[in-house]
Amino acid sequence: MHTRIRGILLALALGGLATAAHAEKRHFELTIEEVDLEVAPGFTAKVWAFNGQVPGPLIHVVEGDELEVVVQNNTTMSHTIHWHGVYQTNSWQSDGVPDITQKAIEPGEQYTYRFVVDKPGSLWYHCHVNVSEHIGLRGMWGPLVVDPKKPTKLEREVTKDAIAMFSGWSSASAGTYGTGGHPGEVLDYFSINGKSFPMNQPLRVRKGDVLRLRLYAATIPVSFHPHGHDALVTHKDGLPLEKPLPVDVLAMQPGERYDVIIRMNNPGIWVTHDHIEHHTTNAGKDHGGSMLVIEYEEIEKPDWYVWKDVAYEPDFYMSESLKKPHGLHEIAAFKGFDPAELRRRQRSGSSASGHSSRGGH
Ligand SMILES: [Cu+2]
Repeated sequence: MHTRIRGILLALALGGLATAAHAEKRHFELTIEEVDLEVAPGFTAKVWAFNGQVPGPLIHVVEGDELEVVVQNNTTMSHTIHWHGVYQTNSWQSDGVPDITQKAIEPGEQYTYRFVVDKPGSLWYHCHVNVSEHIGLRGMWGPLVVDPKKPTKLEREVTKDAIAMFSGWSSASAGTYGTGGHPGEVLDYFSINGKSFPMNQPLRVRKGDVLRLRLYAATIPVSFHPHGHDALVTHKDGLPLEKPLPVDVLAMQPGERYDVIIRMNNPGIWVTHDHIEHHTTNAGKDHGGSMLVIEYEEIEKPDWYVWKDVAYEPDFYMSESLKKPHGLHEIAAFKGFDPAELRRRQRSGSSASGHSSRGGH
């Protein structure tokens, strides 16, 4: 082949490779739905749920990707989406703040957000209308995980990736849209990924796993304490720390995210819990709230173990979805219920979630 033509072909091939490694254009669709979410045994909240679920779907993309997200509001009140952590360079109109960057999306209407995910890490998205109610009490948040172009050495060791989003609830206003979110309001339920213990799930690991937990203090302060292990804080709000910090308690304020790496080197059944003590209760009753149990698969579960016969849901901490190809992933375990359906089930005496064995209650 003529040298010059070969040179041109080579340049084209390399150009193609470079493009493939660069930005993907990704189109996603989100709806906002009014559903009832069973948070704790005997406690259900009315939520505005992205694609009918709390947390909202996992959006998992790569640094530099160009996103187009069409948001359809199927609820009775207005909303927006703020993409928390995204710099919105030259796209401030997609920052999601009502009356400042856009008009709120009215019931029945839609809005299209277009932006480049120019910051990597554990980001998230949430409504920005009347946040004390919409985020604080109605579940309007979900994870936006942006894989960095250049992962750190520690990140490349991870064998199990998981997401835990912490939030609080108020039973006084849970039943009526448009109420609650006022200063001094008492939060009496606390959850991880929208469920209070024992309705949440164990996080199952094997000895030797390198677990990355992406911790999101979505709506409440958290004082996170894993038993039996240190947690190595590697990232804060998406960005890697120059010097990772080993801790056994990690304090987080609302909105903050920390990635921690836990080396699973101590087989057992361990709790990790919130050291803000009343957060591990359901309406004041222990054990409940934001307790997370880490189970080593090799440990036999004693007969009296609270979750001896739990119907295991492997995607509850989004570990399965995080392994899927990049995209938007809905998670069945997070779906709420049509209120009429919920009333029907309650009348017939069956669990609203249809999987009561999960909670062991
Ligand atoms: Cu909203």
